Parts: sequence; C-alpha cells; structure tokens
Amino acid sequence: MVMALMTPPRLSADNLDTLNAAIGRPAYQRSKEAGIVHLGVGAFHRAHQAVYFDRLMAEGEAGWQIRGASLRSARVAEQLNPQSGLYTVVERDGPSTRLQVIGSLLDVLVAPDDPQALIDALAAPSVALVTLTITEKGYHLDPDTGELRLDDPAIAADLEHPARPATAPGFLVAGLAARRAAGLPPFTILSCDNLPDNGPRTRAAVLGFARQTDPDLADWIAAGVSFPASMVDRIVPATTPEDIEALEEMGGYRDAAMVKTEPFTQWVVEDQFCHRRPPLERVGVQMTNDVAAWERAKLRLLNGSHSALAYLGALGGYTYVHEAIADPVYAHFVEQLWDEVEPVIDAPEGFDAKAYRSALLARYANSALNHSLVQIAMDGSQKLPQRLLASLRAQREANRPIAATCLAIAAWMRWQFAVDENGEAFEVDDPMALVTAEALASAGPAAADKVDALLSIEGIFGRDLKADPVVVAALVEALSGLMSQGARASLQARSV
Ligand code: CS2
Repeated sequence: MVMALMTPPRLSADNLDTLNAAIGRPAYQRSKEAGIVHLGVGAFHRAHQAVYFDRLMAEGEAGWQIRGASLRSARVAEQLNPQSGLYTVVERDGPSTRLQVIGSLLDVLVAPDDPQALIDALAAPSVALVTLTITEKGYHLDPDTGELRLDDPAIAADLEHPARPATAPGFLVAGLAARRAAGLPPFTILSCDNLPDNGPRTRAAVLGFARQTDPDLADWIAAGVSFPASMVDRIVPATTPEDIEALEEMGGYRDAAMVKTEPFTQWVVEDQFCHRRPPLERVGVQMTNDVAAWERAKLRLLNGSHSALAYLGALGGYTYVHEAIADPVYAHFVEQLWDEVEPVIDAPEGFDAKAYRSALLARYANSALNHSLVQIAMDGSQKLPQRLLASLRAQREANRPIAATCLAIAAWMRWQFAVDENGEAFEVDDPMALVTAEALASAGPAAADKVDALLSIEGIFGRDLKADPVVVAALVEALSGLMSQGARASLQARSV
C-alpha cells in the first residue's frame, strides 16, 4: 500500500495542470482532429518534427495535430496512448536540463493490429500532410537503380494484398487510393529520414508501388502529390529505464514515452506542398529549394563521422559517443576524416564548414546524452552508401586522399565479423547481417579476401568500388591494421 501511494502519477491530460510550473507544456487548445499522419513514431520524431508542430500550434497556427502510426510494434502506442499522446522532451546540455511536455501528438495507431484504421486515418479530410521517419530500410528501394524492389518479400506481399498493407509504400498508396475514391485532394508526403534526395526517393517508392496495382492511380499521384525533400538534424539517443527514472525524480511524474535530446535542432524543408502548407518558417525551419546540398553536407560530415566513431569506437571498447570523442586519438581521426570529406561535399551556399565542424565536436562531447555507439552502428549496410561511400567516390573522382575514409569503411567491415577485439561474439543488428556473414564465411582468412568478399555485395557497394585498385588497396591496408592491432592502435598509428 505504502509503495502504491508513493508511485508518482503517470503523465496524462488529466494531471498536466498539476506539474511543476518550471516544466513547459502545450500552450494551445489540443484538437482531436489530425492535420498530419506520421509513420514511424520513434524517439527521433518525438524530439524533432513533433516539437516543431507543437511550437507552431503554440504560435496560434491551429490544425497541425499529429496522428502517429507504428508499422511494426505496439510498444510506442502502449507508451503514449495511456498518456493522452503527451510526453516530455528532456533537453540535456552537460549539467543543465530543460523539460517540455509536447502536445502535438494525438495518439498512435498500431498498423499491424488494424491496417484499415491507418488507411482511414490517411483518408481523413482534415489530413493535409503525411510525414515519415521509417529509417533507410523502410523505403525498399534498390540502391543501384533507385527503383522500388518489387521482389522484396514485404513489398511482394503488399502487392498481393494491397488492401491490407504492411509497408510504408503500401499504406501511402492505399491511403491515396481511398482519398481519390472519396473525391478528396491528396496529401503532401514529407520524408524526414536521413537519406539523400529523400523526396524523390519516396516518390519512386510510392509511384513504383501504385504502378503495379493501379496505373490510373499512379498517374493521379504523379500529377498531384508533392514529395518535398528535407534535411533533419537532432541527436536523439534511445531512452533508457534510467532516463525515465531520472525524469521521475526530477519532475515528480512518470513518463514512459519521454525522449532525451540535445539543445541543437535543425530542419531544412523543400518548399513544395500540394495541400495546406504549415508555415514552418515561423518556428525556425529553413524553407528552401536547395535541400540536397544541406542533406549532403549533413550526411557526409555528421552521419559519416558518427558511423566512423560507432564502429571504431565500439571496437576500441567505448560505449558512448562522448567517451570516444574525449579520447584525443579518436578526435584527431574525426578531424582527419573531415579533412578528406570536406573539400568534395559541394556545400550549400552560406555553409561555414569550420563552424559546422567545431559545433559537431561540441555536440558529440555532450556527456549528458549517453548516445550509444552500438545504436549508431545499427543498419550499417543501409547507412554506408550515403554516409561514407558517396564521399569516397567524390574523393576518387577529384583524385584526393582516401585513407581515413577507407579506415572508417574497413571498421564497418571489421564489425561484420561479429566478434569484438576480445574475441567475444556479438550480434550485428542489420537487415543484411546474413548476407555479410555468408560473404565472410566463404572468404579466406586474409584481409584481402575479406575485403574482396564484402566489396562484392553490390546491394551495398555497387560495382565500381571493387574495380578500383586504389580503393581496394586502401581498404585492405586498413582492414589488416584493424585485424592485427585493433581499432585504437590503428588510429594511433595514423596520428604520429
Ligand atoms: C545517427 C543519427 O543513429 C545514427 O545513425 O548517426 O541518428 C544522428 O544522430 C542524427 O542523424 C542526427 O541528426
């Protein structure tokens, strides 16, 4: 009984008014009607887009409540729905913490439980915008051709049962079909994933699907739906049970859906909306027609170095980004990587690379975030092409140095061995883990054999890199160093 009395209340609309006055909360009337449907309500969405829409409504712009949908598990719905869609953004900067309760999410649908409910949500007349954070693998595109992979088992299943979809392209097309049938205008589809040309890619996925099921609908989509590209940036580590407890201590309430993040946030959106457009410039979003250059700079400088730190740092025995970057050997390597990447990024106008780089180092050093390297290492096969291989190709084209970039790529290769530097086995969390494991299993023991086997996976590396002897030699040298002396010593060898 005593325990029960001491359990702090769970955050919900009923107790929002009782929170400590220092905690920010929605400064607007929450509506029950959604203007947006969002697919993939992970921590990133909650700490990024949902915050912008929360601010927008606080600015007096009504009509931008978000109905979320999870395409896989019920976990986020179980966290958020009992809390009336409310959750806390815990902004941490070293010793200082800011708490803000966000009200822009209405609720979360669990698509596998009731696909029709999501199709109905997409077809609601109030919905003008659909946003996506479904991660790289959610698009099911062929990295070589950029077309939808029709032979992908999940896509093939959706094509067979288009009225009961499971994938994002399947749902988007089903939702658009329902709107067309009801005589409603289509919604804008805005990808917020870390992919270059995420707008055109989303368009390829949706049109590729619609063409198979209903060519007339495909024409209607091609003519009427806009797919703006966007660049998103905010570091959002996965929430841990300790984070939830720390918030409980601090705020006096329990929040199973909280997210933790850094103060920095950036969103660049292509100004191309086919339906009602949220005036996002009112809340600090950069509306532009040159998203591609921003996206390229961010993917190659931030995400490229993040992935490099993830593999090299975790192999070197570190757990978090701030720990690895506090080691001068790692910090020096990140600078070397940027020295190779920066001259060939083709930066957007007004981009100050020096300031960007030093801001990144400060963001990585934020010790209050506990951003796990293994979290960033996840899905490497989907991340490598745009984060590191695109830089490598540009560097080769310009005939510039590639050693640091190749060491980062070799560290990804070493990670695929699924055994750490102490000989302990670990699981590679990646949709292509089986493919890389099989390639390595049939390769010989030398670094050159392993590089050859992995470079032969065209779904990651294409055909060009394997045919470039300069690239192959640099990768073999880097991987042999990683195999013989380990990650940290490999970096140290470079810094003398
Ligand atoms: C990270 C990103 O997990 C990862 O792969 O590199 O999520 C990164 O934190 C964000 O893109 C920052 O905007």
